[in-house]
Amino acid sequence: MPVVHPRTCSLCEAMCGLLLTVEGDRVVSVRGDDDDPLSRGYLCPKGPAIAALHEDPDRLRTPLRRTASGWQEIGWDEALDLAAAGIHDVQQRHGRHALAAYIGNPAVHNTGTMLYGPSFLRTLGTRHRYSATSVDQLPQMLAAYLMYGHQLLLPVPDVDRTQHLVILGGNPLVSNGSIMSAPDMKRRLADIRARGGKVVVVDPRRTETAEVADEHVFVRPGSDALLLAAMVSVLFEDGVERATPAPVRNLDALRTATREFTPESVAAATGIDAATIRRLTRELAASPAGVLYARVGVSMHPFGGLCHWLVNAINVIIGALDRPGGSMFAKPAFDIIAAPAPLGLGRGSFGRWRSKVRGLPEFGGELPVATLAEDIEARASDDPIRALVTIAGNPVLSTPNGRRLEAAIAGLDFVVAIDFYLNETTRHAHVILPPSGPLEHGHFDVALHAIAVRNTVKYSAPVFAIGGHQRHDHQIMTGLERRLHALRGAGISARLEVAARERLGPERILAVGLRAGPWGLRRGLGGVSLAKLRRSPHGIDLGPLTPSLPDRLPARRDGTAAHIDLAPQEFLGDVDRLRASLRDATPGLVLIGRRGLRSNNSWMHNVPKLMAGKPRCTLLVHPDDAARIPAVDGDVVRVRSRIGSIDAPIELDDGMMPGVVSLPHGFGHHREGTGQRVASAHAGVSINDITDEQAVDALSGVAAFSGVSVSVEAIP
Ligand SMILES: Nc1nc2c(c(=O)[nH]1)N[C@H]1C(S)=C(S)[C@@H](COP(=O)(O)OP(=O)(O)OC[C@H]3O[C@@H](n4cnc5c(=O)[nH]c(N)nc54)[C@H](O)[C@@H]3O)O[C@H]1N2
Ligand SMILES: Nc1nc2c(c(=O)[nH]1)N[C@H]1C(S)=C(S)[C@@H](COP(=O)(O)OP(=O)(O)OC[C@H]3O[C@@H](n4cnc5c(=O)[nH]c(N)nc54)[C@H](O)[C@@H]3O)O[C@H]1N2
Ligand code: SF4
Ligand SMILES: [Mo]
Repeated sequence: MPVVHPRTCSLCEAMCGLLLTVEGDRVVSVRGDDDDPLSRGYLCPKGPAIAALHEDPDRLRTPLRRTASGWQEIGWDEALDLAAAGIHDVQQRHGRHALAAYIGNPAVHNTGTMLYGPSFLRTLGTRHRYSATSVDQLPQMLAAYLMYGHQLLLPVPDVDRTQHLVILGGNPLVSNGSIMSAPDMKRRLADIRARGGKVVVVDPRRTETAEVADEHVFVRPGSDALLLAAMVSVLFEDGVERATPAPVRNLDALRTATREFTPESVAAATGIDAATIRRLTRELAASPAGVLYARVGVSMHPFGGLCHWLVNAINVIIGALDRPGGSMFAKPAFDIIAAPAPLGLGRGSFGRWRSKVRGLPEFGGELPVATLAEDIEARASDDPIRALVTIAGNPVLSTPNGRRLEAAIAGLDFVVAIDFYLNETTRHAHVILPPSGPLEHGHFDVALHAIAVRNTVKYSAPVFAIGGHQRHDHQIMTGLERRLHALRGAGISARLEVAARERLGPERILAVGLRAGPWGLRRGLGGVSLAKLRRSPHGIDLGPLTPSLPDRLPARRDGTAAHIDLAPQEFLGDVDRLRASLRDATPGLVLIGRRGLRSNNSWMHNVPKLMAGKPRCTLLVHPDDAARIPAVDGDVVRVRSRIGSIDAPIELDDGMMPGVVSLPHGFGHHREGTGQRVASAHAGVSINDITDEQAVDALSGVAAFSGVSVSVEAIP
């Protein structure tokens, strides 16, 4: 008898509701769930692929140990013993910071890693923590931390009520929305236009989103902070000053810092004429419900920190912050911001220590991953890195100068990977610990409800049970912690604490967090609880976003009352660098990235259905630039940067800004020994074989992928 399981898709931030029809141990169909209050039936081509992931014969289900003659399958006790012993041995010989840890993006989409990851990292006890944050949203978190006082106070555009949406450096029609969980953006954007609103896209490429917008404006990659500073200067020039939801500080400092960046002064560098900058700004400010939304294109950016500072500042000045139709904050049922310390992620920190080679700043206890290779190579330092743990990541393909990092990882004494695929990074592990697959554990989005465009809540029970021969991510982590404590001769309280977490499991932690949250017990006995969610498997609608900032804004660490800081010192200190960028704009071609609807960063390339059709790892080039190479559509060309070169086929695209070329990231599956047969057959090349680990936002340390200087040559 087929059984239908409602479930939240865990593959991207959109949190679509899926209906899985299951017969025995097979998923026979996947469709969108009309009763899901957030996605209302929408799903993208990746949703059904969750079934293929479940069934993928190349997905690892048994721990592997590296031997001289190749991988050997081993049992869990042996694998966990080996992994813990390897970690312990390195830490004992070289100190606890001799271990590095890298946490990848899918960890955010997994309830177990979200709830157990922080304590696992504390037990590892290393300062050499790295994650996908520093190739992604780090500047957004930095702006939230410095301006609002909490790294997770990330505003989201209230797309369902806005009348004027400006999208800068985001392509939600393909990415399905990011730091803006909003399934079916195509419909949501069409709705804005249908109610008489306007959608504007500012992007070096006429993207899929730009195609359905009212207006698209090209911007020179890497120049957005100049554009944004000019927009702020126009707002001040026009005397725009709206009420704010909370006390604001340093408005005058913001005015002074941006005054020199007139639209005229930035026109050449941004490629946008002064009149257009003024008009874009005035239209946004004039709308009764306008909002500026910016995402990775201006986050993984040489001025990522300044960009996200100025985006927030603009939304404050135009009165969009915390206003319906503007830039709002979700009120999640499991509130990671307000949750007590062991459950929450903390308000953040910045610059408490620095990376040992380049001196890049710590953020939230992590270092920028652009420094990982050099940090490993600096072996002679009194702080060497000799071992690595990766969880749900693939930094060889996803971080700048992946080839250098790969060589550094290959030279480590010991590598453990918690991952269910052999990928370009985990193939260097000594032990691989594969967790349960996406349908084999309960699912609750601990992080994403906090950045959703509507307050909803949903829990999905496991579709398939795992047998005794498999482990969940959280069990792998506590299994390692327990063993490390034993090897270290840790005290009884540390051991009891792990034992308690092991017994609890994510569901019980969730249950407590939901009861304590803003929609829980304080709403009476009928409030949100895990039991209630189990009875409502399609999810519960908690309504549109509501103004909430005054309740959420924390008092500052230095004792000052809660406020919005419009001009934190850290950003003001970076304005000199911005001014200098007006002079040294790079001539010649620059490279940017792009995402594909049927890709998910470096993975899901082993799903045959998603890989069908023509090759997607192509270099998009404007026809005028192609004529100069010279090359025609389909020619394989050599793309060269300071770091190296890769060869990729050209796809002519008059939607590219002249002088800008684009390549997707996450490909490069030609490396031997990943065991992902479909991915290898659609290998492509890795853009991060030529991105530059020295190119970072000097303020935040995030990798600056937006605008890598390259040359493109015909191959003789
Ligand atoms: N040049 C360039 N580089 C980029 C980007 C770009 O735009 N341009 N984008 C950057 C961004 S935004 C990001 S987020 C990063 C992503 O980079 P990473 O986070 O390093 O890489 P992913 O490809 O997301 O990692 C996927 C791995 O996680 C594993 N995995 C999936 N689910 C689970 C799970 O539940 N548990 C465990 N343990 N493992 C799991 C998969 O098997 C796979 O091996 O890439 C960044 N790199
Ligand atoms: N299908 C699919 N969906 C995904 C992912 C995926 O790999 N595939 N990855 C997920 C992840 S981890 C993330 S972080 C999100 C990201 O979600 P988005 O932020 O929407 O990411 P992108 O689609 O890469 O859009 C970035 C845009 O920035 C533009 N851009 C590049 N450089 C610049 C610049 O200097 N200035 C400006 N203004 N724009 C620039 C690019 O042309 C591109 O259109 O997507 C998530 N969703
Ligand atoms: S947009 Fe696609 S990948 Fe993202 S949650 Fe929805 S179905 Fe899953
Ligand atoms: Mo990301």
